Order: sequence, then structure tokens, then C-alpha cells
Amino acid sequence: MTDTAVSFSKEEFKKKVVSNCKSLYRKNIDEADKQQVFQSVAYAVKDLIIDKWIATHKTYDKEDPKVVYYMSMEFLMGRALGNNMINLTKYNEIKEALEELGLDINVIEDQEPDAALGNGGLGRLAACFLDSLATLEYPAYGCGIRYKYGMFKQEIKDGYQVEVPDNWLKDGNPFEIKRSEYKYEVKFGGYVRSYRDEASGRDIFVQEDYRSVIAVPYDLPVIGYGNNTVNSLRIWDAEPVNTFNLSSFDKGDYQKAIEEENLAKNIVEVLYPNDNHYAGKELRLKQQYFFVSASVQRAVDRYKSMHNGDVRKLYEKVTFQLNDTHPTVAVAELMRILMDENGLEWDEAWDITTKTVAYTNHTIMAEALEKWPIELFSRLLPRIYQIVEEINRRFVEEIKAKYPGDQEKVRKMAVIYDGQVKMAHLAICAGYSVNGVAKLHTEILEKQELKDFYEMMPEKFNNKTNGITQRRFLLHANPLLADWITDKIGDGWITDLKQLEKLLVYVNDEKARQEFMQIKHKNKVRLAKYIKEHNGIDVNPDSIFDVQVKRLHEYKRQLLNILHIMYLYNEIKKNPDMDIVPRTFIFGAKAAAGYKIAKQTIKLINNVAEVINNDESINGKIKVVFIENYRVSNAEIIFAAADVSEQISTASKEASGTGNMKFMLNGAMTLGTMDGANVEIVQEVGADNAVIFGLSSDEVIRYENEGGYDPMEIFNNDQDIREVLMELINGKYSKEDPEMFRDIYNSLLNTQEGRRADTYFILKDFCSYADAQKKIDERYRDEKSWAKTVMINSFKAGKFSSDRTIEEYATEIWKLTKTPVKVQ
Ligand code: RUG
Repeated sequence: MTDTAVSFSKEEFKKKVVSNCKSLYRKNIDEADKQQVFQSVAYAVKDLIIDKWIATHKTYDKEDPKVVYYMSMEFLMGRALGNNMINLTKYNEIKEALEELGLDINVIEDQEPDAALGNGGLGRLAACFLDSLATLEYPAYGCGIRYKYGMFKQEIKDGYQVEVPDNWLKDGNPFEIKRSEYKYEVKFGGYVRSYRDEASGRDIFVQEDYRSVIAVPYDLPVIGYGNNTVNSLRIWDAEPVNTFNLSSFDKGDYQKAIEEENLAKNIVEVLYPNDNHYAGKELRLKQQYFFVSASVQRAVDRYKSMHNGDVRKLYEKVTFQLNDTHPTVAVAELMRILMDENGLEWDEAWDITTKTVAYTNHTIMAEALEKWPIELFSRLLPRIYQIVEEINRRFVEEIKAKYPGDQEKVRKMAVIYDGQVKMAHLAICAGYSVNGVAKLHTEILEKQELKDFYEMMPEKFNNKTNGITQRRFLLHANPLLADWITDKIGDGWITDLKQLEKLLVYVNDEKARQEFMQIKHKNKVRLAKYIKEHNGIDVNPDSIFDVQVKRLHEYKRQLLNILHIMYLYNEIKKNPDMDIVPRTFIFGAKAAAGYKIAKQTIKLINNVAEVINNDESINGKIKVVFIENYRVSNAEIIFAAADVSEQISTASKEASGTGNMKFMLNGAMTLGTMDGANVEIVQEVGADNAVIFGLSSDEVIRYENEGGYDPMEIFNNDQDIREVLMELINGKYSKEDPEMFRDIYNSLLNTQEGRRADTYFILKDFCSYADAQKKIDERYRDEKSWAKTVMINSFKAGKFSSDRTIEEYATEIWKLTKTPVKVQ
């Protein structure tokens, strides 16, 4: 790590805040409202960043290291202010300076809207990766879209999710810088005219009669922890080509100008709120091509400006990592730029492209696979489609040469088949690396989902188990624990999380155990306060905080959790003296706006909460809380307070999960299936320090291959389960409409529209889940052993730092060189 050169003067900082407030709002700081105070402070923090930011890019221009462009439709950054203060290593100093001005840092941080340019794990992973890249001093850009509206805000009204637009830019974003000097035109539609240029003997392709937009980048600083590196997250806004003058346009141009204005407005309007689900909307493909084209054009131009205009060694200095298939048009766009704009022949362009592009797969869920109808794809991107067709033609030739006469192989691997462009196939065929995001996931890709590709090109495949940044999810989220750790082992863990293992000696130390659990308790009190303020519910900080926070999806099985709570409630009602440790079941989840059964599940959780929380006869033995508007900023409070981490997806379905790692780091016990990275968590902490249940991924896959199982058998034979299921349709939790949860009931018991009954094996895993929950109850009673277990979870979280993940990407895939920055 390079020494940080920021000299910080409290007095100067205070002066800056005060003068920012004056020049921005014509107000003294004590007259400003909270938002104005936040802006004034944020601009003062930006001033601390700016020299490093300049120096970083000067260093990159001078030393010309290889750069990774992390291409992602989503960057779920959360709030920037606190994180920036932390990574500048000036959090406490700034906090004190603000106190001297009579200002409370927590209140100020709370004014910042989350930058919610992502849905869930995939977008948050991108954000963690940027943090690690800067901290490890690797040259990197994040490339994405400056959505006007990010992930919607969730309000719960009468138990239902209501989506409210997230106008996150309404007060302005103090950290961003508009870079109009790097704008690019991006073309859509029209047709391709081709002709032979006799002079050069080359075929020339020209897109005509197109509509276009101007992509304008905004840069956000990504600060390395305790060093001088400030990389950029570059997000693209769209502006119309002509801000037009009505009178000067003839009719045709007028129409075109209107269309282009609308195109620009629509393209960056809103983030699609789907997680793990492909909706196939034309506007989504436009968004993809928009930011990919602008980012690739810029990367190539930058490279050329540093290499005498010669693109032929591009791959030596540039690599594009595709975060899922969403940016896969980058393959064809790079080919287009190399051939049509730089005059390269196909073979040369292909050689460069296939050394430059790499692909990360994040899911095996069939519904998430992107397949664009040829009609739509070729209409919107006519030149790109031509290139994809040629890529496909050549690839099919290769398949045929390798597997003569085997049409099945062509059917399974072709990039274009059945009238569709298959984006994953394009990414694998062109990428020099294909990685999964956890060991189990990569194994499933190799053995099942992408078996044919793996057999044909095994050298491309590799695993990179996901990770999270400890700077946000421990140092910022859990200051009490962070300070305790630093007191014991120093602050090396902030950039080397494996050092937490030094704390393992303390699991046998009574005093340390007590301290650890007191911190947990304080964090539970903090969350209880948040719940009281936001939900109006009193929760008992001495109860077990059992938490499931993540996107709402059937495969993540929030339904299993709530059905078990309904069962437990029945048990307590039947046996009022039942001896159980009081438990607070906490949920937080957004459902995609059009995902009916997911929204019904939210309503079910809220209705069950209403009944249970208002039943005084159970003496508060269990409570249920649904936290509204789960997002990065409240996640930080939630993880720190959890005792039990619910990671209960149907085995094989969760590619990795990253919430599981955040809980673990903060000292929670995993209650989970052997899925995604849970497998590796259990490997790290040992089987005794997690509670595992349910079908294995092999068993799930076997059932699926055999056409499922019969949930009716369970319904008929298990009275407890039957009772719970009947409560879905007898009005117990929906007096106003007993039919309210009929779809959920049907999804568990009936085959419908070609979908197997209980697709996600909820009833099959129910008993084993209920047993696992009993084990949690038993284990929590043994205070000493529980403390040991959760401490081991925290101290063994080192492997799951995104620093480790990024180090692996950088050395094994991207071949980057660390490039420390000096500030003059
Ligand atoms: O569902 C996966 C998570 O398991 C994973 O941890 C995360 C980051 O790798 O990505 C999630 N994901 C996958 N989000 N969208 C997709 C498919 O586009």
C-alpha cells in the first residue's frame, strides 16, 4: 500500500463546509437544512479526493498499465459519503470536525440517497469489486448507466408492496463530474449499406437512416483505502443529438428530431427492477448497447491516443469484463470498431476481441438467460447483428469440425438458433475466460449447464468465488466490532481480512466472548430502534434476531421461512407453555414490480406478522418484522445485528450469494442449504459452526431430471404441513379475502402451465428446515458455545473479502499490474 498523502486540517475542513454552504445556498451553516448540510459536507470531502483523482489518471496516462473495464448494467453503490470518509482514512477526524460545528455525522449521512443503480447481489458485487480494485491499486474503470431513476423505493401499504420512483438525483450528486469532452454518438436502427471500396479492395459497411443519441459520461470517484488511488466509475447519460430549432427543420427532420429526443430521454430513464429474470424488452437491449458502445468507443480511443493510433495490440492494455451477459454486445461492438472504423480484417479483429473480452456467469436460472429474437435484435442493431451472424457461422463451422455429424452439439451451442440470439453462447464463444462465482456454481456450469462448452473449450473455464468489502460491511457498518477488533489485533485486517484469524485465540476467552456478545447486543438495540422508528413495532433485543434479507424470489424461499413461522405459531398456540427462546423473524426484500407471486409472498409475510405480533397470548415468544425498503444503507445496520443468517435457497439455484458473507463477517450463524458459497462458508467454519439442512444440489438436479416429486404425498401424510397449507386458503391470515393466497397454495401443490408443483422443493425440505430451526433454538441456549460459534464465523470470514476475489481476477484472468499513485 502506498502512503496516503492527504494532509487533513480540521480547521480548514470546517471552513470549507461553512463556505460551501454559503456559496451553494447563501446560508450560514446553522441556517441550512439537513440536505444542504449534507451537500456542503460532501463537497468538502470531494475536495479531499480531487488531487488524488487527478494524480491517479496522470499516473495511468504516464505509466500506461493494462486497465480492466468492468462492464455492468448495475452498480449498487449505496451511500458514498461515509464510505469515502472511511477510505480516505479520515472518518473520525471529519466526524470530530463536524461535531465542533454542532453537526452529527449520522444525521448527515442519513440525508444521502442510496445510489441504487442495481437490483441485488450482482450490482452490489460490482460495487465491492470497484472498492477492492482501488484499494489494491489496480487500474480500473467501472462502466455503467446513469439511470435517472434507480431501484424503486418500496413502501408497504396495508401489507402490500407499493413501488415509488427513486429520484436519487433530485438534489444533485455532489461527487459526480460531468465529462462532456468524452461524449460519443450511439446509433440505433436503420439499415446497413455495403459496397466494395475499389481503392482498398475492402468491403465497407455504412449504417444509414438510423436514430442516434449522444452518450455523455459522468465520473464518480472510487477511493482506495489508505492509498492515493482514485479510480472512476463512469456512468453514461444520454442526450439528444440535436437540441433542435423547430423552424429550421423540414418535416422529415422534425420527426427524426422528436424521435431522437425521446430515445435519449427513455434510454436512461430507469433501471429494470428484475433480479435473475430476463424480460426481453426492446428498451433494455437499447440500454445495453448504449452504454457498451460508448464505453468501448472510449476505451479504444484512449488506447489509440496512447499508441499512435494503432489498435492491433489492444489486448495488451485493455480488458473488458462482462458482468453477466447483459453487456455481451461488447463482443460485436468491438469487432465493428476494429473492422469498420479501424480497417482491420475479420481474422485480426477476432484475434484481438477474443483476447480482450472475458465473461462472468452469475446464474443457472433458465428464466434469467438472455435470448433476443432475431427480428428485434437485427432491427435495432443491424450492423451488430450482421457481425453476430458471421461469428455464429464461423463458430458453427468449428463445432461441426470438432463433432462431425453431431447436430445436437450445434443445437446446444450455436449463438443463433431457433430464431434467437443467445447472449451467453456469444460471450462464451468470444470470451477468453468464463467464470462462475462460487465453487459449486462453477462445477454445475461445467458438469450441467454449460457442459458442451466446457468439453469443447475447458481452458476458458475457471471459478472466482465472490467476496464483499470489509470496509463497508464491517468498518462502516459495525463500528463497535471494528474498534474491538482493531484494539486486539491492530488495523491490518482492513486491507487483509485473513488477519481476523489472529482473533481465534479469543473464542476460549470468557471476557472476549462477553465483549463480543455485548457488541452484538448493542447492535441489536440499534436495529430495534430502527424497527421501532420505521415499523412502529417493539422488538426484544434479547430475542434471537433471525434474519432473511435479500431480493424476493421463489428460489430464495422466503416462503419456506414464513410457512415455518406459521407452523411454529400453531405449535405455540397448541402448547402455550412451550419452552422456546424468544425469536424475532426479520425480513427485508423487494419484489420485481411484475412478479405476482413474489408480491403475494410479501403480503403473506405482513399478514402473518399482523396476526402474530398482535396475539398477546403468546407472550412475545415470536415476532415477525418486514423491514420496508431494504437497501444497502439499512442493510449495514441489519447485518451487524443478526444472530441467524437465513440462506435457504433451493440447492443449486443460488449461484453464490454475498449476503451470507456479510452476516458471517458480522458474527451470525448460517442456517442454510448446501448452495452457492454456503458450501465454502461451511468449509471455512467447520460443520459444527453452521446449521445445514435440506436436499443437496445433486438431489435437486436428479429430481428435476426425473420430472420432480409429488408434494401431494407430503400434504396427505403430514398433518402439521397440511394445517399450515390450509391456513393459506381458509382466511386465517386474510380475513378480508380467503382466496388471497390461493396462488401460493396452488404453486406448492398443483402443476400449472407446465410448471412442476413445488418447483423449489419447499415442502420437500420443510421438515428438515423445521429440525434445523429447533437446533438453532437449542444451540442459542448454550451461551458460551453460541458465542464461540459466531466468533468463529466472523474470524473465519477472511476468504470472503472481495480483495481476495479481485486479486484472483487480476492475476489469473486480467493479468493486471499494481500501479501505485504518488501525489505531487
Ligand atoms: O443470484 C446471483 C447471486 O447468487 C450472486 O451472488 C450474485 C453475484 O454473483 O449474482 C446474483 N445474480 C445473478 N443477479 N442476477 C443474476 C442473473 O442476471
